[in-house]
Parts: sequence; C-alpha cells; structure tokens
Amino acid sequence: MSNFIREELEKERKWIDTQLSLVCSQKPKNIPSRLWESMVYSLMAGGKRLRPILCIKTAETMGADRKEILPMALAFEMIHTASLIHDDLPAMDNDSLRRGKPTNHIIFGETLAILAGDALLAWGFEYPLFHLNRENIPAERIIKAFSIFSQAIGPSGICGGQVLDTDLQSYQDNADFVLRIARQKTAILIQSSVTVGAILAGAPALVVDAFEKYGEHLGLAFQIVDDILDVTATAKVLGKTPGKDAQQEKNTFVTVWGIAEARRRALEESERARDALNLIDMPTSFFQDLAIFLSERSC
Ligand code: GRG
Repeated sequence: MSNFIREELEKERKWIDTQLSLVCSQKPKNIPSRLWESMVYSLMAGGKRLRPILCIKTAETMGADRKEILPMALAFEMIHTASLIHDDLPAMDNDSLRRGKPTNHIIFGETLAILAGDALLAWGFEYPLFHLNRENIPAERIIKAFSIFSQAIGPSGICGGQVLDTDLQSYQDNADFVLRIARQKTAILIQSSVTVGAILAGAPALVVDAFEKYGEHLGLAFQIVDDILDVTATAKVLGKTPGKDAQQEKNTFVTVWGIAEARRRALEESERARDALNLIDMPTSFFQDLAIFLSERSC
C-alpha cells in the first residue's frame, strides 16, 4: 500500500507542479515584476501540494473532470503558500528556511514578502473566480464552495488559528487548546480542500458530510505528525528549520502528550478519517491509503 500511495502522490504532485508552472510562466499585465517574482518564488519553491491534490481527487471521485476543478485546486496552493510566507516573517515564526530554500523575506525583504503574501491571498480568490467554467459548474455550487473556502481562511479559519498559536494573551495551558489551534491553524484548510472538491463536483449532502469529517481528522493527524517531526526530523528532510516549537516554548501535541502518545493519537485520527468514509458507497481507497500514509509520514 505504502508504495502505491507514495507513487500516486508523487505523480499528482508533479502534475500540480506542471500546472502551476504553466500559470506562472506568463505574468498577468499590471502586476509589478518584482511582486510577481516574489509570488512565483514561493509558489514554485516546492512542497507536497497536498491541498490541491485533495481537492482534485475528491472531485474526480465524484465524477468531475480534473481540468474543470483545477483553478480551485490551484487556489488552495496560492492561499497555503501565502500563509507560509506570512508565517515565516520576523513578526511571526521568524524563519529563514522553507521548502528547502531561503524564505521569501530573506530573498525579497520584509515589505515584498508581506505584499506577496497579500497578493497570493487575493489571487486565490481572483484566479478561480475568473477561470472556473461557469457553463459546466452551476453558480450555486461555486457560491457554496467559496463560502467554505473563505471561512477556512478568515478569522474563524487559519487567520484565527495563527492568532491562537502566536498571541500570548490568547494562550491557554491545556491539551484542548492545542487541539483547537491545530483544528483552526491546519486542519480547516485541509478539510475545506476535500469539501470544496466534493461540492464543486455536485456531491450529495451525505457525501460532502463524510468528506468533511474525513478532512478534519486527516488534518488533525497531519498536524500531530508535523509536531512530532519538528522534534525528530532534520532540516534537510523537512525543508524547514526543526526545533522551532521548543525554541519558542510552544505547547504542541508533543509537549502535552509526549512522542509515543502523539504517534498513537495520529493513528487514531487517521482511523477516524477512514471511518468517516466507510459511511459512503464510493471508491475511496486513495483517501483511505492517504490517511494511513500521512499519519506515518516521515517528512
Ligand atoms: C491567509 C496570508 C494568510 C495568512 C493566514 C500566517 C497565517 C495566517 C497562517 C499560518 C498557519 C500555518 C503556518 C499553519 C501550519 C500549517 C502547516 C502544517 C504547514 C505545513 O504544510 P505542508 O507540510 O507544507 O503541507 P508544504 O511545504 O509541503 O506545502
């Protein structure tokens, strides 16, 4: 199983990379060259492309054509990349390494990095709204999808999650708080990538609900493993600086549970993700295997 899913993810990652490089090969008019360079630098710096892959795969499972969903899938990567650029800024995580390369502000300076993040955030709305084919995807699906998408990004989504993770006055010293941060900072965008894929493809409510549950548990498993890797993996493997959580004295799943219990909980979340899909009558082996793979990942 592990080899099959690894190869499948690699194939999909390459496909997304190709599509993104096509988009990035032509600067839209009126974007200042330096801003474009800075946006493209981070967008094309690599990464697992997990969120666009999830969006495409969910929609395809529901019978949609991947090309139709692609603008929305790429929007997830634009937003995710924007959040990473901002997360790395001196005012936030103050990191100099991301996706194995110097962070955006190290190359372009803080002002351009802030603006590249802002620009990618807005582009994540502009690009799919312009490119989604409205003849084939009914407007009500697009509106519903954008409602979920924007909630995942805004104050009750990753922006709120980042506040909980960084603002000392919001801090609470308990395990539930660590779970709340993970849900809002990480799981919600992963969750919305599957939900949005299902909605755009016209999935019935029961299926959307199942994918919504799947996405939440998958996202939690992903963040638990992210916390474990922060203490166990090297910069070379991670492509970012390890040990940042301890350095910043953050409460993480590892500090509240310890590594062994965190590993067990990651597997438990992966199992809950898979259970959610057992409720629907669809071919879901990709998603089942992915949940196992991500809860055991080493990078
Ligand atoms: C929307 C611009 C904007 C900001 C929102 C800064 C911020 C507020 C949120 C950041 C939240 C954050 C950094 C969450 C961590 C999520 C996470 C686990 C990132 C790593 O994801 P991977 O491993 O990264 O998928 P790659 O590089 O593989 O894509």
